Amino acid sequence: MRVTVKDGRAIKVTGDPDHPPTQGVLCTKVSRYAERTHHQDRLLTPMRRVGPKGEGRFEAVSWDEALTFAAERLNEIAARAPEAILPYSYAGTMGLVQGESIAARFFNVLGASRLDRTICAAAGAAGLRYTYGGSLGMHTEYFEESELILIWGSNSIASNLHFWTRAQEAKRRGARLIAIDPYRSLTAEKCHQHIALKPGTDGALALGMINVMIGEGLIDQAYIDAYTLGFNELTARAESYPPARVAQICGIEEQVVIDLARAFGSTKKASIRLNYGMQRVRGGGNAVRAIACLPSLTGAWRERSGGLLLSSSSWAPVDTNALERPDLLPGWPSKLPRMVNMNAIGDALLHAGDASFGPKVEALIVYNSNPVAVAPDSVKVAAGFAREDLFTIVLEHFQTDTADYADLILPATTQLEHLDAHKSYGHTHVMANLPAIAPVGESRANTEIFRGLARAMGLTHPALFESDEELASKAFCWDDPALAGVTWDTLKTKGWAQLKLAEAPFAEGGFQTPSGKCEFFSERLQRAGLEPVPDYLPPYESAEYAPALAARYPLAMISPPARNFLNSSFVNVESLRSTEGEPHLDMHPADAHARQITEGELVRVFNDRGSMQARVRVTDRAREGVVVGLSVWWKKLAPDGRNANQVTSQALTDLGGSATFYDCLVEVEAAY
Ligand SMILES: Nc1nc2c(c(=O)[nH]1)N[C@H]1C(S)=C(S)[C@@H](COP(=O)(O)OP(=O)(O)OC[C@H]3O[C@@H](n4cnc5c(=O)[nH]c(N)nc54)[C@H](O)[C@@H]3O)O[C@H]1N2
Ligand SMILES: Nc1nc2c(c(=O)[nH]1)N[C@H]1C(S)=C(S)[C@@H](COP(=O)(O)OP(=O)(O)OC[C@H]3O[C@@H](n4cnc5c(=O)[nH]c(N)nc54)[C@H](O)[C@@H]3O)O[C@H]1N2
Ligand SMILES: [Mo]
Repeated sequence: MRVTVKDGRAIKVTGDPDHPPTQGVLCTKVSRYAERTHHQDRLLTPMRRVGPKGEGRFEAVSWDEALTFAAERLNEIAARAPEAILPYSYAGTMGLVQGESIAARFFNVLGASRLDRTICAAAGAAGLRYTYGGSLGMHTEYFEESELILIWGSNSIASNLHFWTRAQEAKRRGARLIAIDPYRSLTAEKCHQHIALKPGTDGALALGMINVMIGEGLIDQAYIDAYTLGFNELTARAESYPPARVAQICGIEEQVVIDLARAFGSTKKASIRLNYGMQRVRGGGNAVRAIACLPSLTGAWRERSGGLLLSSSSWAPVDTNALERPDLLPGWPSKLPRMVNMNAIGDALLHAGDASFGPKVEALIVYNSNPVAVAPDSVKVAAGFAREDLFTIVLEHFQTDTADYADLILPATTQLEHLDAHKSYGHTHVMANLPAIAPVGESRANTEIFRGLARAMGLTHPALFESDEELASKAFCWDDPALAGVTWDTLKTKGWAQLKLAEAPFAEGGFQTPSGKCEFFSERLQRAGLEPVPDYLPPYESAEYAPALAARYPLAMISPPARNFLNSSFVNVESLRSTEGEPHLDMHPADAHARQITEGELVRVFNDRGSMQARVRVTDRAREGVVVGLSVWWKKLAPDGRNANQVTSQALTDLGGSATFYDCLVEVEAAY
């Protein structure tokens, strides 16, 4: 990203035209980053709460007052029960320095509870880890040479624009694009074919394809013999998924399953752009595993334009130990403080403290995240944050829904104001982020805030006081062959460096699993007492798994990202919010008709967990039985002060302990 600065203000951000994967293009929302940075509502000073929790009344205080106040409370708790302190952070910035460097060290030194950061990608990451050995896949650039691309659970135009550029180029060269998505998204409508399956049934579809591909000999036996493990077990599993059964599970035509398998099995340069949308359900990890088997069965990996990409993040040799210093944890490496899954933050905050959970959470430090808006089962999350005996610090750019519950808000810098180092999960480059402008107001970088907290608390470990420059210079393992010839200094000068990797990473095997093969059968899963061969698991909230629940709440609700928002970031940027308008709910005409709901009507979406209001758009973009509410709205910027997470659940996925945002049954009625 290049920044145009005038009189100390960022006036424009543009893409770097020299950067190969992005080619000078910024997505809709990030192109407004200057507007966001200098927004009139930026937090400029520390703020201390004066009203009740959640009401959002604060008074400005000095940094000294703020840090002294925080240090007193945290020291008192840390002396008694360090695990009663809990960090909560995720994707506000994905920088390695402003993410978990000093912050992680700070919590490690204290012996605070650890946070399992699973709100987004953990099921898919586990699926890939057990199958390929890591978040590894194709280079995004080579999709443009593919002849067939399955865009699977991804609204690329909204959430993955740089891949979409390549897919369009492939289309111009004659490739066929197939979208697999319950919703006719902006992307699905531009593909040659759209397969609108029921949410959470992707594992069955993949196993049905495998059934047909093996049955019809559309596989590369030489590749399978040399580079995969467990072909016989996978064959046996796929036998239970004939196309007729799969069609019934997925709610699609049998012929669609057969044709998809034939197309994938008979195209050499066939690729899959899998994305996280499809793994936010009970069986998400198994589904990723089943889909990841496909290119290894056909030997598509032999071509650089064949294979699969879900995430490329494991290609970057990040030095997590150097950044986070887990060795500073009390009890390292065997007896560590407890781990709290971030998806169950609602329950975690409402625990009174019992034998299995351990000490009650008494202090919560939130940075890079807006859990009151983005975490599932929000009624419980808000109730947890409202606890009078909880001490909450929020590091933020804005007074978000979460910040409204803080005892202390500390103003943080944005990407334009601080130093950082980045990997990517969509391409195979690493990047340096240099500050373009001075911190706005009295804001401070996350690292500087944690250094300040540490100092005020009287902590002395030198690892807590390293500079951002020192941290960034340790972010990567520079002696890794993927970074040959690159140093922090050269990275800073150029801005980015391409990792040195094979063009077709698995053309001759080389998977990073224990066996070195693509593991259809996973001994590691078997040892963990889990299903070693990918299987289809019906969603928790489905007629198959919970018929009584499905009778009361017959509609499956998904809440994927809106094009103009980045999760809950940018919702407060007027130019972007005005394009989204207001919270909508897309509903199929048959479902609307059955409920006597008409276009433009205000409706109430509800289940046992909660309810929210939205304006209905009657449209066959949503398949029958599925309603779609694009997310993630700031609650306080929605007319009813609520968002989609009122109805989502804290249940976790099969692998990885991920969130199940799109495994959610609801009913919809007119709102009066
Ligand atoms: N504009 C924008 N871009 C973003 C984000 C954003 O909020 N806004 N968020 C960023 C982040 S953090 C992430 S993780 C990625 C997420 O981006 P993606 O991984 O692409 O995931 P989603 O956008 O959650 O969902 C993508 C599509 O999956 C579909 N889907 C939902 N359930 C299912 C299912 O069961 N099966 C299948 N096959 N499809 C399903 C949805 O309808 C949606 O069209 O995007 C990143 N990019
Ligand atoms: N219903 C539903 N819920 C979802 C999803 C969904 O699809 N549907 N998607 C889920 C997914 S994929 C994800 S990744 C999560 C993301 O959830 P979060 O990680 O909470 O991401 P954001 O909502 O973007 O909020 C990030 C906050 O961090 C702040 N921030 C940004 N940069 C910095 C910084 O440098 N320092 C500090 N201190 N703060 C900063 C921003 O101002 C913003 O308020 O949401 C999940 N929630
Ligand atoms: Mo995410």
